[in-house]
Amino acid sequence: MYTNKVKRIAAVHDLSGFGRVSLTVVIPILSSMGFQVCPLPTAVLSSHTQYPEFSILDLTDEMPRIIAEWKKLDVQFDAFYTGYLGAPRQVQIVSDFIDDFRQPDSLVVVDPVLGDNGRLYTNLDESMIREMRHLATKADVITPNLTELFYLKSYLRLLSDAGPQVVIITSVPVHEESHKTSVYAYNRVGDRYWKITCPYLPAHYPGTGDTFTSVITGALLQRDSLPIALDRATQFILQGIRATFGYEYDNREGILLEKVLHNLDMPIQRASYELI
Ligand code: PXL
Repeated sequence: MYTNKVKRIAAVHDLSGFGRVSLTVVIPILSSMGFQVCPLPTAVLSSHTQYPEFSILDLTDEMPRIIAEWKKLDVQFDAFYTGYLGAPRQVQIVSDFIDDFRQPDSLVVVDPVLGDNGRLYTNLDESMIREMRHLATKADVITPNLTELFYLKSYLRLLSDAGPQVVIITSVPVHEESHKTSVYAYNRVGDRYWKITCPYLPAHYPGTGDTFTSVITGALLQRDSLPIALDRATQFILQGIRATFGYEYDNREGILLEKVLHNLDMPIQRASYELI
């Protein structure tokens, strides 16, 4: 039987030159965790879209050409991890790609990147929301934040029944504790709900969703349990925010990932998950 010497992940995200999101976060994190990352880029941007102006090259037409070459090379993937798409039309391409390349035990993680803080990202519209719902049904694991959950207009159970075995909701405020934020997760296998509460530092950094889901993907691929994966991801985000927050700094550049990447080798220090 064929097995990859190092587990291989197809990473379907954009490449934003400035601002630490998507591939510039996904590749270093998953490489540091010991995986080979093969990017299938969805768009090339000058920066992420939270800057007032940016250039964008949509790669919708290039993606099938890349996939066709990978097919000829008979490349095998252990996981598929999708994030920001350059156009709604890409959902069909990505969906066919996963169907064609997935093996019985491959892991499919869909981060339905649509918006944050109650708003859609610039450049995305209703048609992207509609398409993203479809992609979410392909996944084993989905990781919307609270805003994306609202746009996907469903609840944990409904989303999970539509396909994914695991649904993880990030950026959930904690009732009457404004200095905390939480993550909720549901695993259909075992029918269990998990909650992780973390201290909240009052700053928003683009790319933390990509950081979170990258660590979750790596943790699940290395066979961590779901609550351990959640602990690992929240601990790493917190370390990243702490390494950044003390500086006078333009938050749009994202967390200072380079200062904390080596922490991915460390054991979990804070066990903070609860079964609810
Ligand atoms: O982190 C999400 C993300 C990914 N890609 C692009 C973005 C954003 C968020 O702003 O603009 C291009």
